Amino acid sequence: MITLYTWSTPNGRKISIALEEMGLPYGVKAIDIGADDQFTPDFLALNPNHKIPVLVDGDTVVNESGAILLYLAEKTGQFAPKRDDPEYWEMMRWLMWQMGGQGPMLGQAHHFLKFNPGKAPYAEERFRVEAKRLYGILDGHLKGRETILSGLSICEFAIWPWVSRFEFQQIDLDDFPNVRDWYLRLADRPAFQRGYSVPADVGPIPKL
Ligand SMILES: N[C@@H](CCC(=O)N[C@@H](CS)C(=O)NCC(=O)O)C(=O)O
Repeated sequence: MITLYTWSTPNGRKISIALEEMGLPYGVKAIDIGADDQFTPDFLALNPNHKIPVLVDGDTVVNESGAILLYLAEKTGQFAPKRDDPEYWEMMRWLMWQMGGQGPMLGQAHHFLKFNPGKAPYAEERFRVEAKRLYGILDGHLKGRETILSGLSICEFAIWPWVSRFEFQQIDLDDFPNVRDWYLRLADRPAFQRGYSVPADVGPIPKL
């Protein structure tokens, strides 16, 4: 039995969306990071880096959302090209782009543009510009495409939840029409809607 330790954040939703799309049964443990649940000894035993998401599957404990997505794709044989497929490295490229760029940079944008506005003009400008640059990269790739790879993949599960926070990032999705259309198409999928509401229903997926 799989247990997902998670909270209502983009990194947590990557995994609940993946589990829903893969049709895997799973239990959920809510880790309220606002209440410091991630610092309890029980949670630190699973992830000394004190961050959700963590996935426990029998004796296997996986943290880091990219590693969890790869684990689930390998376990189910779904939503990722196989190692000998020419798209395998394209998948890795976008997954690493998300883990090392889109996620961390947009996370900083949330801090400076939404939670700390007016106090750090240099940081606000830096992360506003960087957020737009990242959306531009994704928009260019999605021109004429329905999905990041040739079909729905763990790249969508990784990247989409961060786009769903476009309001925090002061991004107007109409400036990035290919990302907008991709985002809205995925938002209509029942599995994305279910995964978005884990561990709790905090309202509908933001639309324009
Ligand atoms: N690189 C990690 C990032 C995970 C992460 O930043 N999780 C945040 C919530 S979105 C968290 O648990 N923060 C709590 C803390 O830093 O104490 C991953 O991709 O899984």
